[in-house]
Amino acid sequence: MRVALLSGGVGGARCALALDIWRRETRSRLDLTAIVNVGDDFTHLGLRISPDIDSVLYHLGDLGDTARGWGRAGDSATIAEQLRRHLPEAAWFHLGDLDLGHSLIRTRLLAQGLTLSEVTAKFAEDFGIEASVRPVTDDPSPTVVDVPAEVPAETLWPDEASGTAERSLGFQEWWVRGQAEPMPCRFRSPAAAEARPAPGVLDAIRDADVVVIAPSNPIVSVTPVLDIPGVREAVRATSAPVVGLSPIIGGRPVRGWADRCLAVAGVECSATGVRDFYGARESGGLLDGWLLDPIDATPGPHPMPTTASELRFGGDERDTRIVEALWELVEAV
Ligand code: GDP
Ligand code: FO1
Ligand code: CA
Repeated sequence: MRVALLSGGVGGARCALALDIWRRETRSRLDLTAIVNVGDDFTHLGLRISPDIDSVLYHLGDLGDTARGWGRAGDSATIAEQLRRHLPEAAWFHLGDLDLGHSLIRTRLLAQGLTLSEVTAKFAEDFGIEASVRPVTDDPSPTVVDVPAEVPAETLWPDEASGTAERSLGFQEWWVRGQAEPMPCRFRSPAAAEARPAPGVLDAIRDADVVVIAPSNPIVSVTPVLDIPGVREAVRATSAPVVGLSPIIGGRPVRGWADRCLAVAGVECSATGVRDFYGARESGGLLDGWLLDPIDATPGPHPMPTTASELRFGGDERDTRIVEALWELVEAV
């Protein structure tokens, strides 16, 4: 079975790992292609960082800090501590030693002319990952966070990402440095229109037996993937069922600030709010089926086949159950 997974960082990585655990536990044939957001990618200390790709690689390679959702398990912080002492202004983005080494390797290989797809494929091979992990595009397509003009300029972080003095922030500056403050007025992907899907991305969606929209942040992870030209169209056109998992459980994100991101987009922070944001494929949207947690189940009728299953990942048993519920949903579509 060929599965194409549209993925951000932690929610996508946990979902990818669950699919991989199911594959191993049931000894089934499952060809997973994770198509990963690059809107969060940035350069820090001269290093090329791809947080969402790395969350997926580390999870599938059994190297990840699964509780935190990013970085390497058991990583040390020798360099980070040195930075904190001697260059505190650069310490807001924490890179563990192994993670830093990984980013050095990526930076070097990109400088030698490899594409992000090629570097990602090399890491996947080095980590013994069977799945195919692909950036949605090899072209830069950073997410820009616009903040209202009323926000006093001195409260803003300097805009390293876009190199302008405008009232906009690079995504990591807003998310990590600002801890999702101030409240944005919009998220943009200004380079997306010129970006091309990476090799294999559109084919993976077209040739899939199932397309899964991970329980990733709909606004700053999944939308930047869909905004790469051809991707949304490929999802709409695929003959495979397209199913999504809710990142919202009990009306709240499991972690992170998806609630703030949804508010910016005018989307209710609920499982059905996210479902309606994606929309039913039969009425011009993307989804043929929706998986939500029982706590969010509402009485029908629903605009599409809907299954309820405990949706918190963590541990082989839980993860396998979620994937079984996903297949049940696919059957019902
Ligand atoms: P990020 O790029 O690291 O922010 O990660 P994603 O965009 O892929 O996913 C973020 C979303 O994952 C958040 O909105 C969380 O609510 C969701 N999430 C995290 N863990 C879980 C989980 O165990 N179950 C579900 N259903 N969603 C989760
Ligand atoms: N997230 C944080 O909240 N604080 C950090 O210091 C941090 C460092 C970091 C380093 C490497 C990496 O791949 C990811 C890292 N993240 C960190 C996660 C991160 O960038 C965000 O969670 C996502 O991009 C949000 O979507
Ligand atoms: Ca992300």
